[in-house]
Amino acid sequence: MRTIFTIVILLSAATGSAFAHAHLDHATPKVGSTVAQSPKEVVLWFTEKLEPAFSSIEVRNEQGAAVSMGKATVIGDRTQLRVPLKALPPGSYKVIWRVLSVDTHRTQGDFTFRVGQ
Ligand SMILES: [Cu+2]
Repeated sequence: MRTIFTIVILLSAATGSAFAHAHLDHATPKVGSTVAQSPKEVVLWFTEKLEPAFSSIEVRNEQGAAVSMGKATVIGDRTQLRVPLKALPPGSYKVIWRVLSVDTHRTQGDFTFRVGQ
């Protein structure tokens, strides 16, 4: 009886945390997209509210140099993370994000976008 009770608790905890993590919902520039003009900023939309002190975006060019300006800020209803960009010449850029959601879970990921053809 006690074993069954424990299993039920573990299952509900696992399900709860899976839904509570902050996953990337969508981004601008769009994930994997090619944009004609240098974007002024990267904005990421997450599925959970973020802790600003522990949420960051790095944007790097093909040589690995940072092209984002300053620290990312949490905006909107705290589910959006934004960072301004330098003027980007044509090329491929990598966006690396690391966030802490308000439920204290960390998630991270990356994607690329292109400027030009
Ligand atoms: Cu979580």
